Amino acid sequence: MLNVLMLGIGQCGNRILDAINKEAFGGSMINKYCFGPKFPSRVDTLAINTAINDLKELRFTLAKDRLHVPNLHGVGANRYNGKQAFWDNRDMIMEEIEKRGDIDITFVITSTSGGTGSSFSPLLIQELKRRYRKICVIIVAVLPFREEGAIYLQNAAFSIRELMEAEADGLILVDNQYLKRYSGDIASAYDKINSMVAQRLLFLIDSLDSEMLMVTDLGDFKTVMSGGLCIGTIGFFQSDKKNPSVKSAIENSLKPSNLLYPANVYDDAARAMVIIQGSKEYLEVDEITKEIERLSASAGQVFKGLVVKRGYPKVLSVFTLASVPELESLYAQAARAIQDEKDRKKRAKKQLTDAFAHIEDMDEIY
Ligand SMILES: Nc1nc2c(ncn2[C@@H]2O[C@H](COP(=O)(O)OP(=O)(O)OP(=O)(O)O)[C@@H](O)[C@H]2O)c(=O)[nH]1
Ligand SMILES: [Mg+2]
Repeated sequence: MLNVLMLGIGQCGNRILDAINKEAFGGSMINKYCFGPKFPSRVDTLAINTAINDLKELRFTLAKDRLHVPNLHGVGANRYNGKQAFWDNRDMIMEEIEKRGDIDITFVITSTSGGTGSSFSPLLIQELKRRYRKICVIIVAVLPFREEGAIYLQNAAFSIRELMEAEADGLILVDNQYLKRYSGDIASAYDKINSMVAQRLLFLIDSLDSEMLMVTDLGDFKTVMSGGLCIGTIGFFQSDKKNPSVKSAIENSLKPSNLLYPANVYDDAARAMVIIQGSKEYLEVDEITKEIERLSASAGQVFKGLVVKRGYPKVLSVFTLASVPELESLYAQAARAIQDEKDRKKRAKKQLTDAFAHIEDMDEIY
């Protein structure tokens, strides 16, 4: 059995973690209090935040799984203050994690653009790697809406670089901007995005720990995540009565519209893992093999897993990329935003200096 630790850091990470707990409790508060979560493996969750109010807002995460790092009320998107808060509280945070016992794999879920999650996560990953030598650390990093402002863009640029330098075993991108089409207003877009991420991560854990007809395991998953740039994303598709074909379910799971970050799998994937779940009658091995071969022709290595479980085919595809143009354009946008901010500050300062010049060599008269 796999020992899994899901860490949700900062408000965005906390909320995605809450969506994971919601899913595990079957969306029911009664289950939360009477039966406990229905996780496939031994899964622990822990929400970490500097803002107590963000933690209080969670509905499905148990009180024992919420860790408040005392630092007034969040760090206001300031990553310097965030890093300081982490160092000041490092031992307390690591002790709380150690209480969870053995860990085979941990998912560190965070936004890249706020203050707390984006600054804690790289440091926390380094600590995890130092203390648990064999641990597999996967980052789930959320990119901001591009119009959220200069500081958020700047934070995203610097924190992604730090996350990559922290030497985790891979980074899965979730792009708010790309996914916002799901909803008109931001609050419901968040809910939708969070539950999509929750559903996919739980499916992944479930599959890695299932008895499979064709096996994929943690080792395969690590191999996929170490491909290309070690940056990837997840696609998912659930078929229904109208079209229960496994071939089209696989195709759909790889379509840009079903990914968490914009990519062209057939052009840009470095390695992939395709996990197919469904009733035996739908899992036609020839069809599956053909589809996987089509993908292998472009992506270097494709692992496939088959899980027999009642229902129409559901397909999860995890892949790493050899090229990330969207990320590069985010960096270009961040650099422009930083320069604009610098120019604005310089102009404002000059105006104040000019204003003071009016009273140079003068004294107050009473
Ligand atoms: N997908 C998703 N994104 C969110 C959610 N909440 C906030 N975000 C995004 O996260 C970024 C802000 O980061 P937060 O996680 O709120 O910041 P934090 O880590 O709590 O840091 P501070 O509040 O500055 O201490 C913005 O880009 C938001 O769009 C959420 O529930 N779901
Ligand atoms: Mg916050």
